[in-house]
Amino acid sequence: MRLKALIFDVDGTLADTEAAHCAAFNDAFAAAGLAWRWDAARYRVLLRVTGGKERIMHFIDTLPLAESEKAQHRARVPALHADKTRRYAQRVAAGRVGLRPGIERLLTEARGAGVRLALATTTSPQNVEALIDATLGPAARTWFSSRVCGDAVANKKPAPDAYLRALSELGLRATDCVALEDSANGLRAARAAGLCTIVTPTDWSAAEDFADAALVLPHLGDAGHALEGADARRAGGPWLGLASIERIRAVHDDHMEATA
Ligand code: XBP
Ligand code: MG
Repeated sequence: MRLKALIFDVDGTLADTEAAHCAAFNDAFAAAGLAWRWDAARYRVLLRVTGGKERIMHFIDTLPLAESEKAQHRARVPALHADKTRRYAQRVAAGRVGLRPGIERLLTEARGAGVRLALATTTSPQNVEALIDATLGPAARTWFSSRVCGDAVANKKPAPDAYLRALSELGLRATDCVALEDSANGLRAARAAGLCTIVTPTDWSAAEDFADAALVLPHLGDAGHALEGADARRAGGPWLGLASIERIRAVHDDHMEATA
């Protein structure tokens, strides 16, 4: 099998985390005495801005305030985001976020087949560790040869930086790997790094454009959540396994060579 590694996004891909992130943002705003409340409709729009600190900064820019007042709010963003991160990690540690269908199955299948694993995410490293610890157990942190998180790179998604850093740490070419994402920003980042990309949208990202994805599925599927109909046909069965992913990678590789 030519497939050497799977590079997973975290939020929305490993787990549907954004409701927990949104609640943590709102709790941090309330604790800081700010009358800011992000409902689902507003948060879905704000999610187009990747990075929690950048998302709050963007929100401040939209407020009908004097520039001096906006500057005061901006100065508080690092502390506000740190409190949000603490609150989010508490929610995750309390077991309030589970892995999406097929994630644990595919991670286990990949490990058994010697296909390496990596993470390329915009979220903070504390959040990644909290999620792994709560869903797979702390020992699973070692499953990932590379974990590129948040501020570790200069440019967040849709820039390719996180994926390029993961490929560099893996010591692999993009054509030997496949990325798994949930959002248009993530797809653009992975594609800009030259990666064949499979997308499993959530309700937060379902309306986004995934035209450049090699495959779009509602989830990866497993024994308890079988894919059906056209999804199963595209996945090559009731769930997406390594053999199907390898076939998808090979088609992408051939296409890249043919159009080079
Ligand atoms: C999704 C993001 C993150 C999270 C919030 O990351 O854009 O900003 O929404 O986490 P992913 P932080 O690349 O995993 O989909 O507040 O830690 O940024
Ligand atoms: Mg994501």
